Amino acid sequence: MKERTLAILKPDCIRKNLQGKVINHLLKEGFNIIGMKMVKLTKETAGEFYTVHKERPFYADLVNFMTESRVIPMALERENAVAELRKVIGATDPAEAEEGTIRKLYADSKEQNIIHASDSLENAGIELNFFFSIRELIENL
Ligand code: FUP
Repeated sequence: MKERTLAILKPDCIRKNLQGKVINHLLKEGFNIIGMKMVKLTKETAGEFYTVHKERPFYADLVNFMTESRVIPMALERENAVAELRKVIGATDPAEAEEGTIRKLYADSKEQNIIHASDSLENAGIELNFFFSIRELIENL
């Protein structure tokens, strides 16, 4: 079934000028980009986005990192998009990621790992709505 999921190109992706390479990788893997924008997150917004990690020791660093520069949220569509995107990006820690995955290819560490991807269909819906208005997504149906 066709699904939608959210990806975010993180500040390290932008700092290293890897936006084009990562977007190309996603297109080659059959993802259709149905929404894309560039935003500079505030500490408040980044903190809210990662609220599930609020109690984790890395939370403050994660929020600082995500607000270091602009990020690129993207709404992606394809068959089985949620699971397929998780496969294509690889494990959180690039050292543990499979060969050929985006994080294995481009990420330096588990703290700065190039790209975010929603981890379930339910979270994909929540995270898409976090960055894109209903109208932006519906007009792209
Ligand atoms: P993932 O879904 O693969 O992005 O991983 P998590 O949801 O577990 O973590 C979200 C983000 O928190 C990671 F992308 C980076 C950060 N993180 C750390 O900085 N240290 C950790 O040990 C785990 C995650």
